[in-house]
Amino acid sequence: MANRRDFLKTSLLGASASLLAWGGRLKAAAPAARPAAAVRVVSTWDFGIAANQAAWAILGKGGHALDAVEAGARVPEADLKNHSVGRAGYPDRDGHVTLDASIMDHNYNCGAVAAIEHIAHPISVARRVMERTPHVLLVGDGALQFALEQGFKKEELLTPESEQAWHAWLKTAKYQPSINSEVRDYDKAGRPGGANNHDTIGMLALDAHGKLAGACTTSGMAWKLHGRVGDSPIIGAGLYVDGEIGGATSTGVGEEVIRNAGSFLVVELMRQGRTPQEACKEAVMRIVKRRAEASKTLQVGFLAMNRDGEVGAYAIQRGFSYAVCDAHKQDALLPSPSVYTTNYS
Ligand code: SD4
Repeated sequence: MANRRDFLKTSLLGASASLLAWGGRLKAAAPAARPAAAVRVVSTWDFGIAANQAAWAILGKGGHALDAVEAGARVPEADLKNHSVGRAGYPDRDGHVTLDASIMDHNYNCGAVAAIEHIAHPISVARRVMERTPHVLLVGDGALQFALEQGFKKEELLTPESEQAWHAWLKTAKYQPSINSEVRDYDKAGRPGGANNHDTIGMLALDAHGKLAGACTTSGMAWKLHGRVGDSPIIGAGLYVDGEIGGATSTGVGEEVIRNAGSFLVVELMRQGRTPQEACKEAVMRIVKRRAEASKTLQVGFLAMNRDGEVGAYAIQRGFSYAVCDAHKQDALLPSPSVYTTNYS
């Protein structure tokens, strides 16, 4: 009997050990811890360097990707010299500064705000939408009301400099929305982009826990129609993250990105085995093929990172750049390959 009892005990222990092992295998489907070398954050454009560094202050200490991208995105949102993101963003045709932002984690949790006014950090409101509501996207007055209920401060975001630029535009008021991503040349140091390098910021981070997150924030096209919403707050267009595959984000003419569900497309192409750069290139080429003539003068750029921390980018026009930050180097800025390599202007 004793033997049978021992056998039963051993079998039960064995069974629970296999259950644990099975549970362990189930858990293994979730992102596994990454080697420190793969912990990384990437961002669009040159102002991504400062954003990455704020994100790295969190990531480098073993913090979470979601916290890192939120902290990073807040940097250009607060930058008064940046007229395409957050405070000091150029207004719409009627003089309103309206902001779009989205955030997404490794597990399909996401939140966004669109056409929100008077709130300096829409990325943080997007995170509250994700974490404190059953919704994904709040827009306009409703987004502002939610932000105020959450304790965000109502502020004037139109700076005298942006107002002056708007008044200058009003003199002709030609309705030709600027994409804030004109073809840019290389500066004297050979770095892509120049002093005027302003655009949407899209960020992707991979943390030491193997988790991915992304954020995207913008004031959209300068002088746009009041109420116009671009790709940045649309999950799947301006931003998409799949914790088991990778993430993607975009910049440029949002309408073109929305038509292709651009960031979702990039992630799906990575799922099918493309590298981040191949995936970005294919997503760009679909726009170019569809818009053969127009693509010569419009800009769209994609930036992607897979769950191994491999990074890639591609744009229609030359001049798109992206910042990469990891344990090796915190201020790298790389030129994106592009379809067209000569300036059209
Ligand atoms: C938008 N993609 O609103 C954003 C903004 C942008 O150059 O990137 N503008 O369409």
